[in-house]
This record gives sequence, C-alpha cells and structure tokens, in this order.
Amino acid sequence: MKDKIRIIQGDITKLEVDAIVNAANNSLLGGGGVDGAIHRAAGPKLVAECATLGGCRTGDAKVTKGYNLPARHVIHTVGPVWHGGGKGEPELLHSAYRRCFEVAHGNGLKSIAFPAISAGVYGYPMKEACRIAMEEAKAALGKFLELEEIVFVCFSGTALKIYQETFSEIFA
Ligand code: AR6
Repeated sequence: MKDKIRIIQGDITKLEVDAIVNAANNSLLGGGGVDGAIHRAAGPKLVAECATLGGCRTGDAKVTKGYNLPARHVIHTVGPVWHGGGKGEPELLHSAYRRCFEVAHGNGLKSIAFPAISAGVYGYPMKEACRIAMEEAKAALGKFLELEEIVFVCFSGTALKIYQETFSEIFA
C-alpha cells in the first residue's frame, strides 16, 4: 500500500497525473496561493467551467477538466480556515480529503496529487494537516483498490520534512 504514495517538493501545476487537487475557496472562482497558480497555468477556460458549478461547501470537492495543465482534471476542494481547532476544523479537513478521493473514484481517476490543503493562507498547522492527509490516504488506498498513485506535493523544504516524518509514522 505505502508504495503507492509519493512525497515530493515542487509545483503541483507541473504534474502529469489524472487529477491535481486545488485548495480553493467557497466561490471556486480563483484566489491566491496554489489556487492562483493552478488557474494561471490552466488558462481562462478553467474559471469559466468553475463558474458553472455553484461554488463548493467547505469539506466538499468538485471536478473540472485540466485545460492547459498537464493534469487531465482538477479536483477543487475547500478546506477549513483554522480558528484554533475547536470549530470543527479537523472533521472538515478529513472531509475535504475524503471527498477528493470519492470524486476521483467516481470519475475513474487513478493518480491524484495533493497540495497541503488549508496549511497556507487558511492557517492550519502543517503537522496536524499532514497527519489528516496521510490518514485519509491510507483509508482511501484500503477502499479504492484502483488507486495507483497518491502524490503529496510540498512547496517548501520544511513541509517536505514534515510529510516524510508523518508518512513514516502513519504507514509504519
Ligand atoms: N504547488 C504546490 N503547493 C503550493 C503551490 C504550488 N504551486 N503554491 C502554494 N502551495 P494555500 P489554503 C502550497 O494558501 O491554506 C487561496 O487564495 C502552500 O505553500 O494555497 O487552503 C484560495 O482561493 C501551502 O503549503 O491554500 C483560498 O482563499 C499549500 O499550498 C485560500 O487560498 C496551501 O496553501 C485557501 O487557503
């Protein structure tokens, strides 16, 4: 199971996978961070398709095409804003990852790449966010046997180290 997980440092918009995940906001109409990078790389047809989706609730996920991206699809999810952990943030972040895997499964997508959802502008502590990502990846690999590859894309060296350590703990 754990050989289906890859942890890399880099830019998610460069990956040629069935789907990259976007850490979006409820409007799905673009923003900063990884959302801005994905929309810039995909081109204007992406926001046009997003505008037809009616937004996305926190903890849910919706799929579009990838347009000019090397990835064939984008799964847009919305993680929670961190308010200290007592406002349902862990449950919502679990749900965001879980819904991404369900949407991938529902669309026959076998390779999926994730950024650190909520761990940028939304302020979720990286270590806690990473643990949730790994737990949901483990659950998805047990449930969706067609899944071939899950890539965790870390933007910084600090994030990379946290992902590698947490991977060893969860998949020990
Ligand atoms: N590739 C991979 N990871 C990246 C990239 C990239 N090209 N660019 C940034 N990251 P954030 P959030 C990392 O803030 O916290 C947007 O405005 C980044 O270093 O993009 O879920 C949306 O519209 C961090 O570790 O997403 C929302 O309003 C991680 O991606 C809001 O930000 C997530 O950081 C969502 O905030």
